Amino acid sequence: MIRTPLTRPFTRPLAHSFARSLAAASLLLAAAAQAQVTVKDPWVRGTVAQQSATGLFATLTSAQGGKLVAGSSPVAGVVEIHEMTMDGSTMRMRAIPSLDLPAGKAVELKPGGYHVMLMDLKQPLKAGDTVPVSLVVERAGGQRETLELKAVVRAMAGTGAAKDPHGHHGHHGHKH
Ligand SMILES: [Cu+2]
Repeated sequence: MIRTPLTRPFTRPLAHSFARSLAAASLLLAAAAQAQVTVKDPWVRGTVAQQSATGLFATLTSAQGGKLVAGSSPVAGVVEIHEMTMDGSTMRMRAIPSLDLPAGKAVELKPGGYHVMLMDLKQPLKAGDTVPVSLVVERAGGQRETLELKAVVRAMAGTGAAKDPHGHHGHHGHKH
């Protein structure tokens, strides 16, 4: 399996093809997999005009253990799995190839922590809208399960926007 190097800045062209091929492959296998991952309270942070990326949050619990390996959504050109890291005193996010889901343990995707990043958004996401998102979870044996979510869009928080990496100040330094 191809892994994205963690030690250098993430390159977006690679992310495009990588995420799409993973998503396409996983769809073929999804029907055979028995659901064993539960998703609680999926939501997406609403966006403002010109904002090209936002975060998806939820609580994932895998009964038998596995890892989140990919995602896709019709509203986003690119979907990545992100973690937050401290760079000196600055919090940054970066793409990771997968997120471990230990057996029976609830893993929370939340602002300031792990999240699924929806990038190259095709439209603004307004509070109250519902966004379809597919997440791909791989079990220890390599079997893949696709979770089809309907994430509710919540309004941008009124506080802390300037520090929020999902705000409209750009993502990974990209300006649009
Ligand atoms: Cu992110």
